[in-house]
Amino acid sequence: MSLLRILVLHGPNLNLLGCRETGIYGTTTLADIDNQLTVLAAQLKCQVISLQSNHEGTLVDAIQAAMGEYDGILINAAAYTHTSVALRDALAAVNLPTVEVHLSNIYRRDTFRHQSYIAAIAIGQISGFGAQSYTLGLQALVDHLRQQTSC
Ligand code: CA2
Repeated sequence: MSLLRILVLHGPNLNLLGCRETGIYGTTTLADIDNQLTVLAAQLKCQVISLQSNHEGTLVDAIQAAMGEYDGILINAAAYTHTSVALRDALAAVNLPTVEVHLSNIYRRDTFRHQSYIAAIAIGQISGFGAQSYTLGLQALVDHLRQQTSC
């Protein structure tokens, strides 16, 4: 089984997790989430590299640089989910299997959060399970990649 490489991208303000708005986003920090992903990645025999940025262009650069370096992308684009054609275009351009995740259930929140520019170019979306959305997303992405390469 080859060692899959997964790029994990966290969008704006997610660096504040665990210290602000804990009623919505919980007390788990971004470092906790990255640690959980690293533990799961070891079990799944894959490698995860995480990047958080508050800057759209930095995220676009990271997506472009993923071409040829990574097998798939796990992304919580945070507010850019609902606004960024640039992120969607970058993800479509690199054409790497992508899973979109959200801590909160975006469909139970403000109407402007119901639209995702990323959903249509992703394999799928997991929303509403807190930090577990990321581990469910990683599992789903790795399963998808292994199914793709098994025939
Ligand atoms: O539920 C999610 O994961 C979101 O992607 C989080 C975004 C929000 O804009 C999306 O609609 C749904 C917001 C991330 C901001 O995270 C914070 C964490 C702590 C304190 C303040 C913001």
